[in-house]
Amino acid sequence: MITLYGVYRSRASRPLWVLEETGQPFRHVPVIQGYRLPDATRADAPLNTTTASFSAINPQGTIPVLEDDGLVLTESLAMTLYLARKSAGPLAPQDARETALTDQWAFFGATALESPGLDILYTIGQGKADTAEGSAKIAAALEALARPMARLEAHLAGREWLIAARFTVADLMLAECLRYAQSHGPLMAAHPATQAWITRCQARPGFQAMMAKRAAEPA
Ligand SMILES: N[C@@H](CCC(=O)N[C@@H](CS)C(=O)NCC(=O)O)C(=O)O
Repeated sequence: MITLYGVYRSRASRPLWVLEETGQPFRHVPVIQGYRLPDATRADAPLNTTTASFSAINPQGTIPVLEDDGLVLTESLAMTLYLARKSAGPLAPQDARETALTDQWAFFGATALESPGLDILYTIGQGKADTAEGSAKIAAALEALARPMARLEAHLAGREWLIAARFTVADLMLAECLRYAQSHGPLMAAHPATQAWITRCQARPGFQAMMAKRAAEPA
């Protein structure tokens, strides 16, 4: 039985979206980030990333974690790929070429998009976008994103999906890595093919179902 540790309001959203797409049965353990809990309550909240019982599962103290029949994965994109491949359905790469392209876009998302995207998301989320510090942070993030976004936009122009004529786990992973930067309206408006593609990804019932469960969690 697949067990997935991690609340929906975390990178657990990635494997959880796959699980919505594939319908694989799983047990969900909603471990929350310890830093989101007030200091006074953290010690009394057993399902958080700072507890000894969770450290025994992942000494890095991060979510998500996936366990499946003795296999333990602690990187969200690796578990996302694993679940898609395990399902063996259309979400998964079907041959060596699709596998290579899927890996490429996963690494691209993790190395080129995620970190500047998080800087944008947190700065906007903390209401600091209009401060000197916040606008400098966003400007640096936009600079870091400029070439990767141009590359993605050129790739998606005239294409419906990233690597094939169908939605695959490559689209899912990249859409999730880009979701952070998506909060920057002008960035997305400047990349219309990318905007149209992420809108298609996020219109999928699997994404909508995952996000509805995410929205039902306390902020
Ligand atoms: N590269 C890891 C990052 C995991 C990560 O940083 N998770 C965050 C939540 S999205 C976390 O657990 N933070 C708690 C902490 O750092 O204490 C992955 O993609 O799984």
